Amino acid sequence: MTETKQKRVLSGIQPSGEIHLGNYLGAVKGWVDRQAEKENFFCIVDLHSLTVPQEPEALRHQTRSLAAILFAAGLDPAKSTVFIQSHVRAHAESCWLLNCVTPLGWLQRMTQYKDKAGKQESVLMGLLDYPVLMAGDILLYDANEVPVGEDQKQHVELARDIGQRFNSIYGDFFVIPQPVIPEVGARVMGLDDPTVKMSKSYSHIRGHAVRLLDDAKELERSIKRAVTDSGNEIRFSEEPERAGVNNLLGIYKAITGKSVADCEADFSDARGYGDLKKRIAEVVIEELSPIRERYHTLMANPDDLDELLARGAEQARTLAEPKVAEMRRLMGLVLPK
Ligand code: ATP
Ligand code: LTN
Repeated sequence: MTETKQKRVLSGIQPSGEIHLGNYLGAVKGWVDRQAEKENFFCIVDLHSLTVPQEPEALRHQTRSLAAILFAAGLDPAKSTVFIQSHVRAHAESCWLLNCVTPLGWLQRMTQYKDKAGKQESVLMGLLDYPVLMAGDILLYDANEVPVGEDQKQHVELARDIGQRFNSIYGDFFVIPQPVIPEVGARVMGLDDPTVKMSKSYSHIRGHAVRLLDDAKELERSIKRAVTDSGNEIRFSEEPERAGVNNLLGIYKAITGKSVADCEADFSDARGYGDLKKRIAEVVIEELSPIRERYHTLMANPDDLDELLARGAEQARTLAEPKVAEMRRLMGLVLPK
């Protein structure tokens, strides 16, 4: 029997801010749905969260809370290694080593850096270095695929460039990864402003995000408040003024997995946008309620959660530690006896 080697998948999610429907549909749902076909590593990237100021206790709580959400959403420890980035020291170390092959100009060109830096008075060094830490996350595991939302494509491409640069200097060492962007849900827009992506950084703003842990009432309220246009036609559209309705239909499509035509047909008898929002709220509530319930059970058993995370980190270390040791050797460092 010939066995084809399973593709290795790695992705990451930041524990800062409240996880929202964009994170779920653009990333987490795809991780869960495809975990049986691949060898999977999912990393809660707490070191990335430190690139903007955090309140220490809040960050600690959100990190464990995000872990519970990932398990509640269906990541199965038997199929997916879920771990906290800072539990595996090789991530911080590989960042330093890769910093020493990465030209500054590559980082200064990143659109996320320019966006975030432009909004801050004082920019931390870590924010500029963010994509190098992310490249280390990916390259340490020789990941073939990196499933992310559209906004992270440029960072995965940079990880490829950094990996190729390392390989060209030190020999063929890293697997060069591919970004995997979902066909639907890759870019869920803010409910308050459908021209900007739904973002954790704004999830505290009323009416912006559909927060994953909100109860049914709150979910319904957020969706009912979503900005639409003054028309009443329910169809997918690229026209900027129809972005609100397009976003709601996109959410429906990503959750139900139906085709464009079937989604539009489902609303052919709807009486205006009020009706559209009511039905979108129903599918969102149906999708998220079981996740919320499992989340509360997991959070009520903190020792079990910590145990799962300890096992995840241990599994991750078995790959990451030898890899970083080999990086050191290739780069000319003396390995300790
Ligand atoms: P930020 O506040 O920095 O924008 P974020 O909401 O992008 O945070 P991350 O932890 O950086 O959250 O992203 C986790 C995953 O969710 C990534 O794969 C990212 O591409 C995806 N993602 C984030 N926002 C959206 C969105 N609006 N639509 C689809 N996918 C998204
Ligand atoms: N920058 C990513 C989070 C992230 C990541 C990764 C994603 C950190 N390391 C490695 C994929 C692979 C984001 O979602 N904002």
